[in-house]
Amino acid sequence: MPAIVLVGAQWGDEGKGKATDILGGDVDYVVRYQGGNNAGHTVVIGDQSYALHLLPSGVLSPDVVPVIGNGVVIDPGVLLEEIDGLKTRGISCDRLLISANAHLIMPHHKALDKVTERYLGKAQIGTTGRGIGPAYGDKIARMGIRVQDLLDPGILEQKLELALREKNQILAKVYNRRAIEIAAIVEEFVAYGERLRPHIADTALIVNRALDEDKVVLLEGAQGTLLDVDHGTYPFVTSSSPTAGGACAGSGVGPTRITKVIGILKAYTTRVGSGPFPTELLDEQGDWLRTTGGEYGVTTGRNRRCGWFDAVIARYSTRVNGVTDYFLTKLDVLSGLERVPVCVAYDIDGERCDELPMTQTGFHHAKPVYEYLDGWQEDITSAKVFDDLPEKARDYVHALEEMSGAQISAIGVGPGRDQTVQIR
Ligand code: 2SA
Ligand code: GDP
Ligand code: MG
Repeated sequence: MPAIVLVGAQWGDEGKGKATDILGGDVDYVVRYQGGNNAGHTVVIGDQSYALHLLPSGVLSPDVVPVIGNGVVIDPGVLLEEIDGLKTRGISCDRLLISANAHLIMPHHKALDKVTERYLGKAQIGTTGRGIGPAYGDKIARMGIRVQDLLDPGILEQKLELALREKNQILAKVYNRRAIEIAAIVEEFVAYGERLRPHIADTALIVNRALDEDKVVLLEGAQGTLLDVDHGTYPFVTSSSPTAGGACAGSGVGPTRITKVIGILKAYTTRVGSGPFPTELLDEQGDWLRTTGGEYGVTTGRNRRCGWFDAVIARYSTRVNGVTDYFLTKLDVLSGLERVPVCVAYDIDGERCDELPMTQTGFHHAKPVYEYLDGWQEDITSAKVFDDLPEKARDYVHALEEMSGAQISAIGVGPGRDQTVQIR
C-alpha cells in the first residue's frame, strides 16, 4: 500500500513535472494535492514538450489514473482548456478524477488577486495573478464554492450571491471596480459543471480503496517548500501547503500510509516573485544560470531569479518534509564552471547561522557563506549511469547529499524523459 509524496524542496520549478512523469511508469494513481493553475509543470517526451498547470503530470502516462485532490483550487475554464489542448495532441483525459470537495477559483478571486497586488505596491508578493490567494482565503473563511456546487445551479447561485454580497462591496468601495454580475457567471459555471460531471468523484475514498488493493499512489505537490504558507518565507509564499504534510490534507490519505517522500532539488536555486533569496545572483552569473537553465516562468513567462545552491534550505527541506530521497535536477546546467559556490550557512548581522533564521527579518538580512567545490567541463547530458559522470560532478553530488542530510537517488542531466541517472 505505498503512498509516495513528491515535493519541491526549494521555491518551486525544481523539475517536479519531469520527476512525476518518470515515476508514472511505476505508479497507478497520481494525485495533485494543492495549488492551482499558478503551477507550471513541464514534461518533455521525445520532441514534444507539455506544460501542465492543473492536470497531474501522470496524465501523460496511459496506465495512470490522474486525480485532482480536494486540496487543489480549480479554475474550471482553465482546466477544460487544458483537457481540450491535450486532446488535440492525442492525449486522453477520460480517466481524470476531480474531487467534489476541491474549491473553485471564481472571477472575483482573479479580480481581487490583481487589485490587491497593485494595492500592495512595493510590498507585493509577485503572485501569478490566477486568483489563488483569494480562493484559498475564502476556503478558510468558509465562503468558498466547491466543485460539487457546479452540479446544483440553485446552490451555486445561492453561494455565489452570498460571496459577491461582500466581494462586490470590496471591489467597488476599496478598489473602485465594477460589480460582478451573478447571472452570467452561474450560466457559465453550470455549463462547466456539465462537462466536468463525469470526472467528479469522492477521490479520497477511491484513492484509499486503491491503497487497500496495494496500488501505488503518488501524491504530487506544486510550488515548493519555501513557498508553503506555514513553513515558507511568509508572507512571500503561496496560499497552500506544498510541504509533505499538505499531501495528507490535500488528498485524504492518512500519514501512516506514506512510505516515501521524494524531494525534488535543483542543483542551484531559483525563485519567481518577491521575497528573500540569500544566494540570489544579480550579476551576469545570474543571467548565465537563467539562460543556460531556461529559467522562465511556465505560467507567466516571468524571468526566474537565479542563485547558487543553498544547503541551509536543503537541510530545512529534508527536515520539514521528512525527505527519504532526493531527485537532484539540472546538474547538466552547471557544466563548464571552474568552481561551483555552495551556500553552507548564513551570516546574519555578523553571526554565523547554520539553520534558517527564526524571523522574517533574519531571513532578509541573511548573507550566504560559501564553500567552493571544483567544477567540471564535460557535457553530461547523455550520461546514463552514475559512473558516466565526471569525477568532479560526482563529488558535487556527494557533497550535496552530505549537506542536505538525505540520499540522492536520481539525477537529472537534461529535460528529456530519458535524461535521468538512477543511483539507487
Ligand atoms: P500565487 O499566484 O498566489 O501562488 O503566488 C504566490 C507566490 O508563489 C509563487 N509561485 C510560484 N513560484 C514558482 N513557480 C510557480 N509556477 C510557475 C512556473 C510560475 C510562473 O512553473 O514557472 O510562471 O511565473 C509558482 N506559482 C506560484 C509566486 O511567484 C509568488 O511568489
Ligand atoms: P516544476 O514546476 O517543478 O515541474 O518545474 P518547471 O517545469 O516549472 O521547470 C523545470 C524546467 O527544467 C522545465 O523546463 C524542465 O523541462 C526542465 N528540466 C527538468 N529536469 C531537468 C534537468 O535535469 N536538466 C535540464 N537541463 N532541464 C530540466
Ligand atoms: Mg513550475
